[in-house]
Amino acid sequence: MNREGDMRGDRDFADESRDAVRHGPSAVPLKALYTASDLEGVSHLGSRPGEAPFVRGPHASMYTQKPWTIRQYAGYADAADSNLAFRTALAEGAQGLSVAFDLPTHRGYDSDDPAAAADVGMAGVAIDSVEDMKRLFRQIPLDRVSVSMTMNGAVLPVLAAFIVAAQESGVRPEALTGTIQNDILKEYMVRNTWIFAPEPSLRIVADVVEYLAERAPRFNAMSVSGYHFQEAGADAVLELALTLSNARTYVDALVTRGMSVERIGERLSFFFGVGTDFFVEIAKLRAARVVWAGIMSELGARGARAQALRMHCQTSGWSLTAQHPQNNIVRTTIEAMAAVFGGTQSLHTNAYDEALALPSADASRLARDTQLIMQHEMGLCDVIDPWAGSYMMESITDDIAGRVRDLMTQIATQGGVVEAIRSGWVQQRIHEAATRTQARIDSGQRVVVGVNRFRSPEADPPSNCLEIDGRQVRARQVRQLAELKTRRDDVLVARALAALADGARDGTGNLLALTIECVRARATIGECTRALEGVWPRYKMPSRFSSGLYGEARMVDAAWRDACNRVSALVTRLGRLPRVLIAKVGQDGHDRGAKTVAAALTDAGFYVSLGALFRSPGEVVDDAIAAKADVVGISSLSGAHLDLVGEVVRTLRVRRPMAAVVVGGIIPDEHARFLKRNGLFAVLGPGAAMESIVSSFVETVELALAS
Ligand code: 3CP
Repeated sequence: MNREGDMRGDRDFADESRDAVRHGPSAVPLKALYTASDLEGVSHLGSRPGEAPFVRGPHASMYTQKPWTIRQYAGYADAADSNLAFRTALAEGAQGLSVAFDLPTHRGYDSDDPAAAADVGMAGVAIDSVEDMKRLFRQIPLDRVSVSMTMNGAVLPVLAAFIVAAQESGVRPEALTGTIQNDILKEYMVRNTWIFAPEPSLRIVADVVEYLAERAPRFNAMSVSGYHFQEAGADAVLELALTLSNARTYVDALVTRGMSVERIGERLSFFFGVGTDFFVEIAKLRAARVVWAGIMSELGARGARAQALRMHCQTSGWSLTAQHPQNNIVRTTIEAMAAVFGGTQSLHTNAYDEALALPSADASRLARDTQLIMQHEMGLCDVIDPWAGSYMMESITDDIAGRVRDLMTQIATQGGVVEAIRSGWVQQRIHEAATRTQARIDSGQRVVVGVNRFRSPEADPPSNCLEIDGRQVRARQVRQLAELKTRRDDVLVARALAALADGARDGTGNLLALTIECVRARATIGECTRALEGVWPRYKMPSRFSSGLYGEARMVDAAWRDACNRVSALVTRLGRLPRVLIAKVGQDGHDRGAKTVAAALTDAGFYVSLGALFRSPGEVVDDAIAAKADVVGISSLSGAHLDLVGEVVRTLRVRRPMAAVVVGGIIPDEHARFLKRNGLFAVLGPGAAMESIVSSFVETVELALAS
């Protein structure tokens, strides 16, 4: 074709395809071509950075004056190990800290509590008391280094321990900078580290905000989080609508208690996930600021500080693959660019080996250096909001903002987020989105390089992942707890704990102030939680999943139909449906995978029971017996599989020997071999398509029947 012909072809394409709508991986439709006409009616155009509605960023100068904070989420084993890691990171270029606590700490259990045993120090650092907190921050100047703490369920004792540890090292609360996540609503929706029911938990949230506003005014009292929605399966619009609805609920509750909306807004911050849908993710962060500024303005906030949404971002953990882990370096870098183009204030980049195990030191360094390279070598900080004015970017920013407002209205008309949690609407919507995404990946409609396409037979060299000796960490914690209890004044502790319980029961006093007195007297995290449990019993929430969706999405897919035929043949042989229990064990509340597998197995023809969260190995076996399970499928993402899955296998062998156990999740190869030598039937690695999971379950039942 000649040059003229080429050009005519280009013009034809532009004319014919400019309005063709394509559906990308998110819920926001993208067009192949955007033009000036797409900017008609976009009301946020023309605003400047640092000005309402802050689409171009919360600060006028943005990164030209101060780049985003490199803040890597970290913590493992005990306080001394994590302290060393923090100090090394700060020496090597980290600019703030972000503490990952272990699951027992999240759920308010001390390390010597039998409910916590296997999880101590595995997915974060174990903190039992103020003494641990002091060890965690030894030689770190808390008046200069800002510290973020991802803590929600046990926010009272953990934040109290931080405040007391700082005071005892000479730093007054007024000088503290940092952030406490303190966002309990999303825990009921996705992350599941709640301890008490929503209503008392909302009181805790509000007491924390009030206390910090009064005593530690430089500390961000909340980090309202969308990240976990995205990780659980929500698309960009659902992530924003839920996050901003939750934030609105907190603001309303605080206003009702008499706090000024101005003061609340000044120390409210946000946290979003940044996934692989590059353009949409940038637009999402810009749209978040536009929608939030509108809400705060409606509520009466006038100052820029109260209207401007400030955020931390984390690259998507879910987008990481166990296959060809080096590919994750590329995914993470591009996601990090989206966060920066979106104007984040603080950023965590994931380590490339995180789909395999806890990150190695090398992988963590590379993740942090990715940000240092972005800040120092690439010129990304030189221009403010570089996507401004792009037909595409401004148009989809506006589109997302509109869709988010509509969805927020839908949530409000159902009675708000607390009601939507209680009815299960939120959990259901996210689960359904996750199930659809899984079906798109398994059918190849959504490409994951190295997983469902472009697979290479060459295996990557094994990564040198971090191994935690949980038993040793626990033994150390138990010894330190025993020492703490011999040195303290028990009468003082009992009095402080009684006052905390009274404050909870009577609705009097600030619960954080009361907890600070408990912690100062050397009450432990577990003891403070138990004092509150006397008033507000531990909450229980049913686990639910939706059948039908996955199967429907793959109805015409030969690979899926083959897998279903295998189940049908098994049904014929058994004369009944094969029965599966999908279980979570220990304190790991990440249930996206468990629910999706439960949904797909049901659609394939299994009879599936989904167990409750936080079961002990013995309780999982009880559930397996009650369900008359042929197979128990355990999902484990917390690193505690060796103890927990091992115990389920041993106990089941005695109490229901005909049932086989399979496990899915993040299980290093060596651990898989060890567990299999000890009776585990199979390990289903991350990234397995549902048809192969279904086939594994069929084979497991067949082999178990034959043996
Ligand atoms: C910044 N500043 C500026 C400018 N940029 N001033 C003028 N011009 C500028 N261009 C000022 C700010 O106003 C602020 O001062 C100070 O510099 C610090 O900047 P910042 O933007 O507030 O940055 P930072 O302290 O890092 O705080 C970022 C936010 C904070 C606000 C987002 O909440 C935060 O650090 N969040 C992190 C949350 C986190 O780590 N979460 C981890 C979740 P003033 O303070 O005086 O205003 S990990 C969960 C993982 C998954 C799981 O759950 O398991």
